[in-house]
Amino acid sequence: MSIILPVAQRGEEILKLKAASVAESEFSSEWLQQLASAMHATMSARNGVGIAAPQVYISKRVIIVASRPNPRYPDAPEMDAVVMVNPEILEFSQETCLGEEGCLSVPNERSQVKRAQVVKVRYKTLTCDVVETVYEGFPARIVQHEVDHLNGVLFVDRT
Ligand code: K3U
Ligand code: ZN
Repeated sequence: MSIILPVAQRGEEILKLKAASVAESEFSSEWLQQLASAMHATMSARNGVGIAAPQVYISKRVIIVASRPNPRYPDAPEMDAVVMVNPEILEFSQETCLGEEGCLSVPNERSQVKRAQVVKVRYKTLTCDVVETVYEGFPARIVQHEVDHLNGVLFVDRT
């Protein structure tokens, strides 16, 4: 059974902080696995396509990206949820695109945000394997939105 956590709301200090990197000693731990599991359950319970640890009151650099087709992005790819620990965006494409965003921490508000169309990301898995991959379109948008959360930035700060 997964735990569903409360979600921090706009205005709360936790959402304004720069989150701390996950330490070497935390990889492969029960704690990190349980955090990821609870984040996934919380995202799914709220019908989200992404979530960042500060949104569940944990100021650590962990995000989940889980693109799926939806009314705003009917052509979005369906992907298994990806847990990214200590993600870094290595490259942003020069090409940008406008797209609608929402946020579990900013209920009932959506707006158009300009983001890079393509990003190259490096992250670690829960077991500390290093992954480098490229995302385009909606998944790239989710990655940028979630990494913003790790740096204390909300999508409404970008409009
Ligand atoms: O599924 C959502 C959605 C909203 C607008 C357009 C498309 C989909 C709900 S909002 C959502 O899932 C956020 C989750 C958050 F806040 F925890 F990060 C992720 C997100 C949605 C849309 C664009 C970028 C990120
Ligand atoms: Zn958000």
